[in-house]
Amino acid sequence: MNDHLFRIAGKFQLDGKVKEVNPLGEGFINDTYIVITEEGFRYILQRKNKKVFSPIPAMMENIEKVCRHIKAKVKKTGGDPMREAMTIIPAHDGKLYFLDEDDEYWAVCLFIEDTIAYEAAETPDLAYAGGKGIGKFQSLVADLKEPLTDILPGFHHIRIRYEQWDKVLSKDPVGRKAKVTEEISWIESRREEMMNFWRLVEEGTIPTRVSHNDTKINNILFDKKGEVLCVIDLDTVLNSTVLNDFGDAIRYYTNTGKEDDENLDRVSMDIEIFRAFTRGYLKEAGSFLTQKELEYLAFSARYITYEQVLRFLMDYIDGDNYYKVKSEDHNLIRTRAQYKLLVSMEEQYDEMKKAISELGF
Ligand code: GN1
Ligand code: MG
Repeated sequence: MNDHLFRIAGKFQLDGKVKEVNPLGEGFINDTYIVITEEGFRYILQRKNKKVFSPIPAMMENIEKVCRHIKAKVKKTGGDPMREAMTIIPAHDGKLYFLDEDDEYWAVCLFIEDTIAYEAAETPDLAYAGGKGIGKFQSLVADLKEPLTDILPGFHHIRIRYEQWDKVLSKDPVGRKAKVTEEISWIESRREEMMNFWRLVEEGTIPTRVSHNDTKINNILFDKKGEVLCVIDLDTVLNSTVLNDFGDAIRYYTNTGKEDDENLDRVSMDIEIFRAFTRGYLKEAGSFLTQKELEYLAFSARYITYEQVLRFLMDYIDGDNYYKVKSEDHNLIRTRAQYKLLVSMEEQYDEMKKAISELGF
């Protein structure tokens, strides 16, 4: 495998000869490695998951457009475009990816040195900085005029998720459905309120904009002063409601437990972290959000967390085809932990709304 990875890394326009290739992180979708050259330069190498993102060349074009746009703006305001935006390293033939003999797609970007990536928002200060970072990212890409290809149709689109869900449930391909009747009822009992929200997006009452769609804290690089330097993992940039970015970040930042915590007592929504993230987010995004977006800001956290419960449970019933799993029940454990978080958000919903109005929105 390592020989193969060396060979793949050698297909890209790196500075220097490849010295080391090591696995990095625990992404659920792509395989990620860090490449070090003899000269000491570091790069991120990824095998992109073509079952999830399709077509990969269009995804890489999307990423390149977003990076180019951010770099130009950072330059104008006197920032460092090599540190405040991702830099895609093309293959020797100039393409933004390399297709190997097994028909797998690979891509490389520059590793940004002297940054910190967190796995959890341990303090309100960090959540505040993260909120500012996501708001700033959205405002940087708000005026991107070039169209993006929808390489993930139906990604945070609950109508399409229900179509997938209904299909998987009627097939029950590995016979797991009978084991999870209670969990299925969690999804069914909230169908209407989720569709009511999504209809506002479909009708255009809630606008769509360029959004990130995967705003976990580890998709952000912080500098040593604790400020957001660069938002990474741009595979999912697309036109959708920016509420999904806020909601997904709240799902991740405010969780007092882990996404796949087996001890449900540890899982809940931390309202202090919610307040801090939201304060940071609205500092940057408050000026461009519409009244309707603001009205549904708190609800978006419930929407995305609910969708995540559905996606984990659907993958469990489907026989674990989408997410990488560490055990047979991993997707079920994730389902239960995310559901506990959802209930905690529902219980604190009034508090969440109050926190937003106290910020003056
Ligand atoms: C996936 O690969 P990663 O960890 O960045 C997923 C997100 C989920 C997340 C669950 C393209 O993201 O949507 O929220 O796992 N990405 C895709 O933690 O499906
Ligand atoms: Mg990701």
